[in-house]
Amino acid sequence: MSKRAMITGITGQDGSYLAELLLDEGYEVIGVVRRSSTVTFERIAHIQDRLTLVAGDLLDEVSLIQVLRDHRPDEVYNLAAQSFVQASWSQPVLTGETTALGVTRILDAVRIVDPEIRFYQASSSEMFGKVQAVPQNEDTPFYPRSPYGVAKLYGHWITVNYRESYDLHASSGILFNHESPRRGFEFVTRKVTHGVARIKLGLDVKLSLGNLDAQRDWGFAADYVRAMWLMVQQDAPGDFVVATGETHAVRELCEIAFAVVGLDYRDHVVIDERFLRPAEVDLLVGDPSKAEKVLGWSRDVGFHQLIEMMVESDMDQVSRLIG
Ligand code: NDP
Ligand code: GDR
Repeated sequence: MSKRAMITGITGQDGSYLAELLLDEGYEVIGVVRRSSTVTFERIAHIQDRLTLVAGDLLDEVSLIQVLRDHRPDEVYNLAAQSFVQASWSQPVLTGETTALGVTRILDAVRIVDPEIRFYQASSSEMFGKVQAVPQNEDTPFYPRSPYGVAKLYGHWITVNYRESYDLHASSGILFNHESPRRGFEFVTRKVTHGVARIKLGLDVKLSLGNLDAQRDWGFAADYVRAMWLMVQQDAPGDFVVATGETHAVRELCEIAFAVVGLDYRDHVVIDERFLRPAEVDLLVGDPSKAEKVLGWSRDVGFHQLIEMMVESDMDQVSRLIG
């Protein structure tokens, strides 16, 4: 009999890649989607007829209990969140409700409906924030620097706590930034690659950005969802850092992305203070040794290849738009 997995956040970047992977692995996939006035299924449109989509919201525990009771999954992947760091300063309470307390709601629903369900929590390198060691691994102390980072830290610890309190098979993946052609437009990689395409195709001249000196460890989303699945397949649950082990500045991202289409970023990028953050995370670089050793995980796509892939995809997309 095929296994059944439930994904919250299936309409997001990672949800769409994870759904593809699980379908390929022969799973029946249930996607939890929240009610909105317009449909947000763009990223899963190509597989929608193979998914079961059900209504639920991380703000509403009863809805989560209900979908678990109705569909009785073997595995639950909690990817839903208010995931944009910058927005977490303007909506700190909503971010806490969804990204922090939302984790307790779904964990509690799992505990109530069936504590045998295996659980994955989407934790984040933003929990390291003002880093206390370089590179960061599972033992590095946390120091979050945004309401989002603080909320994710709560989500991480409540996952550990439910594992220890109720013996749940609950794992936390501490994932560093991962990107793809399906990345949301407000995140810096996609903002840059989409901006490059619009400039190259004559729709824009300038691209406004914030801190070009910030450094991130950027990988490819399709590689990272494989690590999520592997965590859930282990006999014992645990916490795992997933990263490339390389770091690059936003400036370098710009340099590479503009160069893909033969442009110089210095002719187009302007600094706009609106995109600076009240508290910045200056440098992130992860040490994925544990994931490599225990899960047998490794990444296929490197930084250059990722940025090229995203620029090429945005060139296609913007070209189609202008006909
Ligand atoms: P996205 O922002 O692309 O997707 C977020 C998803 O959460 C969307 O499907 C969204 O639905 C859903 N969602 C938001 N609020 C609620 C709610 N109240 N109830 C139910 N669903 C909700 O994020 P990513 O795919 O990039 O990331 C997936 C997860 O991994 C997130 O938790 C993120 O914080 C975390 N993470 C991401 C990293 C990255 O680099 N991408 C790195 C580390 C952690 P809708 O479509 O309706 O808005
Ligand atoms: P991040 O991703 O905050 O790391 O969170 P983002 O792409 O938003 O920022 C990365 C770095 O780029 C700098 N930056 C800009 N960022 C944006 N968005 N827009 C700009 O114009 C800009 N200019 C410079 C930022 O200051 C920052 O230093 C992502 C999210 O996916 C989280 O959900 C996830 O948990 C972490 O990655 C790991």
